[in-house]
Amino acid sequence: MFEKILIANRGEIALRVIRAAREMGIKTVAVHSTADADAMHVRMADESVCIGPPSSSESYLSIPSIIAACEVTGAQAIHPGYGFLSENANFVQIVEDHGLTFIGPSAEHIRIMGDKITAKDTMKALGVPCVPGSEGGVATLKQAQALCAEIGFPVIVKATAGGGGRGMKVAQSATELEKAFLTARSEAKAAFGNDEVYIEKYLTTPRHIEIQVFGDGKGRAVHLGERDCSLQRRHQKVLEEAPGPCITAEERARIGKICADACANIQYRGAGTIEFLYEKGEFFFIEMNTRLQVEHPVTEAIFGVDLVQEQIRVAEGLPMSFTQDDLIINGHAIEVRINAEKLPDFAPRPGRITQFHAPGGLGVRMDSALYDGYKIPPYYDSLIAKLIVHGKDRHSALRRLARALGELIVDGVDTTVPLFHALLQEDDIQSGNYNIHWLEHWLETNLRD
Ligand code: MV4
Repeated sequence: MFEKILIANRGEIALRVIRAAREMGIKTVAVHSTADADAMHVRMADESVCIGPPSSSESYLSIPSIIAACEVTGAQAIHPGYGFLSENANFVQIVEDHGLTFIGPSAEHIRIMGDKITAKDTMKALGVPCVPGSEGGVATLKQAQALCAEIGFPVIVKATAGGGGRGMKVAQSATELEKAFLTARSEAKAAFGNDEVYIEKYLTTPRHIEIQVFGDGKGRAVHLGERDCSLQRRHQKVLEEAPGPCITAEERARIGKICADACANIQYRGAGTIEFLYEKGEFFFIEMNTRLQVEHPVTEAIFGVDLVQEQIRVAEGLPMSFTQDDLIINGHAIEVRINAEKLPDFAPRPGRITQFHAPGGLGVRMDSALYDGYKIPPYYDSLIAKLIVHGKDRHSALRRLARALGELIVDGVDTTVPLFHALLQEDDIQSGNYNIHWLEHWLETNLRD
């Protein structure tokens, strides 16, 4: 068993990992930038190390500083949280070269899934259904035109080094293809230093459904159902729920088994998310995330598991604490992301929190590193809290969300809380009738004044 682990992250996810470790009797080391000296994760950890100035590139992304912090504190393993170094294969390699353990997948699996063409090829070969499109990359405009004549329009051109919405261009017709192809390629070259692109049929009104998977790294793997994350703005998720309001038990079992078998086959270790577009009852793979995700608590709520403790277990070579048959869905969970941002533009609003009160009661979980008097620094992500509610069914969860939002007090900065009060008034939200475009359209028609 690890005696001490280091958390290479900040904010609510650093607290999430500290809590998991403490319950397992594992000591924790926080790292922080000079801007985060007063942050809650520093207070809550057993020890802390200042690793650099405010800029992420010189602190939370500084591999030498993080390795040095392990060496001076005697931490044996590193949990990366999400973002920062969590999907950096090079970092994983360096961690392992220093005799430390990375709490996450192998460098090889991170590398495979980080290249979107390789990820898709791999998944396709494993029997995971994918969006129709090019076999691998498309090198020339001629090739692009020939392919699109075959699959039909609209199409989407994606950068292999992109993902999460970066480096994509839609073409509605043959005349638009030239521009979409050439700009996707040159933007990919500029943004990622890699101009390789691939082409897919563009699905016009899908939902974003993602399957939570978990492997022991030795060929056993399970799925923990799906999350519907269709409510997004500019590729930032706003509200997530589990189970998906439109997914049947039969669909879940079928796609879940395909995903779990794929992970077992490659001996995947730890938590992963297999992202799909879901349209007219069909699943189409788009990407795999090789990390613990922001929205993991909705899955934890309905399955009653601690995904971070499981990550730590399998990183030590222990088996998972559950089998597929143990994983039974109980009720419904919804998460809302509370950001320090001002509507309607979602402009970041760092600053001092003058009053903070977290909601509580049955079925309410608040993951946040806020406290009274805390000053939100301007250097990092604007997520300040995740409110997760759990109820016996979707309707109860929505009622509980409204109740919990009413109890929440965050004074001193603008937040996205008013958005959630407004969304809860919408029939489409109450009925679960939304797709990946619903929120952008709603914001356009309701928050524009
Ligand atoms: C697509 C698509 C439609 N058709 N691929 C955006 C993020 C990246 N993970 C993949 N994305 C999309 N890929 C095909 N073939 C539409 C999107 C997309 C989207 C996907 C999920 C959630 C929100 C979205 C918003 C706009 C576009």
